[in-house]
Amino acid sequence: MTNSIEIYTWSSCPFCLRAKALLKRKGWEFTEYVIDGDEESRDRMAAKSNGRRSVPQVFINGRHIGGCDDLHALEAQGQLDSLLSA
Ligand SMILES: N[C@@H](CCC(=O)N[C@@H](CS)C(=O)NCC(=O)O)C(=O)O
Repeated sequence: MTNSIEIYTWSSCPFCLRAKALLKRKGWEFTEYVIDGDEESRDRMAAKSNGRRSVPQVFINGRHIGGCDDLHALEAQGQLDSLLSA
């Protein structure tokens, strides 16, 4: 199976940069949706994110992971790798 990682960002958001840095450090490719000032896209993101409107929001294989802190917490707990299919 091909893994799909998606991240919704603002271009100069520090949490977004930090989340992307972790994904890059792990060598994982991702699709980034830069939604600066695009409230319609933000509404769509929130609808998939349990109403969360902050950026970033990260999805792995369609599963909502959360924001930057959530992503780093999963990594710290050693649970991030298991979200990718072999
Ligand atoms: N704890 C969140 C913080 C994210 C955050 O505060 N992002 C800012 C942009 S840098 C944001 O979305 N602010 C607007 C809002 O919270 O509605 C995370 O780890 O992702």
